[in-house]
Amino acid sequence: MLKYYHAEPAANSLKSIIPLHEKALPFESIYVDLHKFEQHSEWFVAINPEGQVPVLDHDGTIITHTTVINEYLEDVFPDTPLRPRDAIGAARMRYWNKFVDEHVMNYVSMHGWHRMVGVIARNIQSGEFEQLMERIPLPDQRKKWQTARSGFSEADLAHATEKIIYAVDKVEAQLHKTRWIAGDAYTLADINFYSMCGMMVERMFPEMEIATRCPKLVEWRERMNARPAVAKALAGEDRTAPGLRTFTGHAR
Ligand SMILES: N[C@@H](CCC(=O)N[C@@H](CS)C(=O)NCC(=O)O)C(=O)O
Repeated sequence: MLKYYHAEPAANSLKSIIPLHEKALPFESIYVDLHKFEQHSEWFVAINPEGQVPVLDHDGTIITHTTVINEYLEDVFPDTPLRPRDAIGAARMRYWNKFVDEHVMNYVSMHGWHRMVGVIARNIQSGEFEQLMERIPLPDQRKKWQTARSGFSEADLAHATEKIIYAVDKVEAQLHKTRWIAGDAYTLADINFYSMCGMMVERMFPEMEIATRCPKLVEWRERMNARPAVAKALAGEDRTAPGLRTFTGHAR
């Protein structure tokens, strides 16, 4: 029995739902409401002591971190492979996963937090906010919530934007050489970049003019959107307050 604890179908929560649907694996979906800080509540921290989503529970075994979850699914449910079966192909896929995990995810996340989480953090009364912070298990996450409330610096946001521009140009160059990010096959690397950046980069950064800057990336994104498993994953419930759902404009 598979259980998947997750938030809205974007970024990390989306990244491991797509493989579940690609592999047509039945799973129980358990929504964790980040806007109510459920990820830091006692019941959830008992499942994931790091207090973060998503989490996969496979017959009572808890697996965390999306790249680890996705490789676990690959090992346990190898039908409908999303990782090349040859060592070179798998290494190429892991190279791109490492790139997205280390050089993309946190930078897109900073912009997302700046625009969305900052609004939530600023709407909480002081006193209550400090109490909520005490429940956050990871020191880095506690700091991130505090920074979201006070505001990320312009220098940090500009650095994050530079990293994202570098990443979209790098993926664009790769897609001129191969149909999918890690080669000629659709892999977990495509799912990773799509979930962290590819699905929303135009909405988040209209000034990057992605359609003219990265035509191959746009074609690739359309191929991703056309996959039934991706559509199914995106159709998951989105309980984000409507005002916070769009990424356009700065909330500060
Ligand atoms: N490296 C982790 C990152 C998980 C993560 O950043 N989760 C976010 C949601 S996208 C979260 O739980 N944020 C709420 C919080 O930390 O308070 C993964 O790949 O799963």
